[in-house]
Amino acid sequence: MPSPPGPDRPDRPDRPDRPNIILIMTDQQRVDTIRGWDQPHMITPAHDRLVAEGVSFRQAYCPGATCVASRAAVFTGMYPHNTGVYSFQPWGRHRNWVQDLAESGYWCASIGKMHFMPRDIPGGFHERVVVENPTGMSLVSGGADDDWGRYMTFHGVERPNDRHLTDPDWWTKLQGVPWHEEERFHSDVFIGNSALNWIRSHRGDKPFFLEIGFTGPHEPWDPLPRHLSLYDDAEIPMPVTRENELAEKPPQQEALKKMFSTAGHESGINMYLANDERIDRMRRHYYAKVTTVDEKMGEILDALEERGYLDNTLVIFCSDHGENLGDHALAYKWLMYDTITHIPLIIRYPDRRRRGDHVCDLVSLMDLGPTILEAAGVPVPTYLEGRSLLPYADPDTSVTPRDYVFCEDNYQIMMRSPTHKMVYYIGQEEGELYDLAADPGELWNRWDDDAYAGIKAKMKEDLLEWLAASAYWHAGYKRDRSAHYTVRWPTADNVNLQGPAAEDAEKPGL
Ligand SMILES: [Ca+2]
Repeated sequence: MPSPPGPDRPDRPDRPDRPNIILIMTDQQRVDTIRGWDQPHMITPAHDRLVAEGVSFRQAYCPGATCVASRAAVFTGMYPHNTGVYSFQPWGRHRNWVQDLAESGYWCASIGKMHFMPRDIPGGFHERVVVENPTGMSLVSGGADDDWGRYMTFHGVERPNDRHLTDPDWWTKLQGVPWHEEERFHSDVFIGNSALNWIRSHRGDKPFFLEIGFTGPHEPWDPLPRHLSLYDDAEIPMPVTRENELAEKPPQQEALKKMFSTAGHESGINMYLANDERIDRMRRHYYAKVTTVDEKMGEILDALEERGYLDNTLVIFCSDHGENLGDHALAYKWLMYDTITHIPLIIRYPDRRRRGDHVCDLVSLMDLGPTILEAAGVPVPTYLEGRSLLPYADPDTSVTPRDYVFCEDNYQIMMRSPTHKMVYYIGQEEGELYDLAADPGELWNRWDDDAYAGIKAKMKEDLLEWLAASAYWHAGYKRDRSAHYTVRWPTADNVNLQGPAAEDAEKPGL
């Protein structure tokens, strides 16, 4: 029986088969924060619902080790070496795949964090509720506030900006500061409520793409107090590190620790003051902030179900990167440890062909663009470097896993196989090499260990091939922003350097 037209069942005469797509992206969420992923200390019923109803990608990695480097690569579908966005740099001038969705007829909405630079651009979206880092300084620096800041100002509530100056215990709290205003003013509650409002009131007749960008659990670790108390008696894991660990790592790591210990803003964190008690307290606040986000995610899933959207909606959950949280005696991101680059990724396919399955192949957030475009029936631009994850929805399809995932940030390039990780620092002799089978905590740097010279040489060679292929395959975009183009690539039947390019040249394994 055909569905009656109406606001609750949008009529889509053009392409009735095109699904809605929802991308829920948290900020700085470690991979080990989901109860349904063997983390019994966590309280995450909404995450666990997605685990039960979707496919868990247990070996997913981000392409950048900080917000902007990662998000720019994810949404443009291009690695930093192809866009020049290696850190907190403008990326709004590059094309992103949201624009491809919009041009194909999708209604595109973004609620919460995107970290576009510059901040206030459409970026392919028809509508945006802009929320950036809770401790953002835009307003007090003479710029415009974001929508969360405006909401608070309207209600006479001040955006927290100076607690490092006003709280005498700020530096020993290690960013663990429970939310101090009414719940509705918490940034993740505001983002969640804005998303709920959107889902409950949306009346459009086009398929939609909704990006929900939570700002948590990015620091400050300010959970709702009732969530913090849930962790009072939890047995939580303590950091993975060892004596003098950083002395055997590249100098960037100690420099990063020093820099944040003296930073003159609310994001300062002095890990030289860390001890077991303070770390324990810090971690409880971080985990509880994940629970604050989880509660809103749960309400969002319920609202989607109530509107009848879940049966025709691809729901993707991920985080832009992770967080050290005291591992390696460090906090925050910027580096290439698995604590930072290994992120949660769960996809709930609408027809739920695979429910509750776990995939352990290496995948990347670079795969989101091709996955979403393919689901939407939009041709994937040639220059996008990821691979669609839709085949994983089908239990009868076998997928050849990639050999490596890559991440770039500043002048570091990380490549990781299932067994080894290399971090190549452009322009310096020091680097990192880890034998992940023997040392999953990445405590022992094998960069200068003769026993690992062979694997190091092989990975450097593979890195050169990856960079060369990626730069070359990307040429059409660099040349004139082309989305679809052919690339001359040697095949068994065609090694010509002139004349028509081989039509069947397949994108190399990027
Ligand atoms: Ca981030």
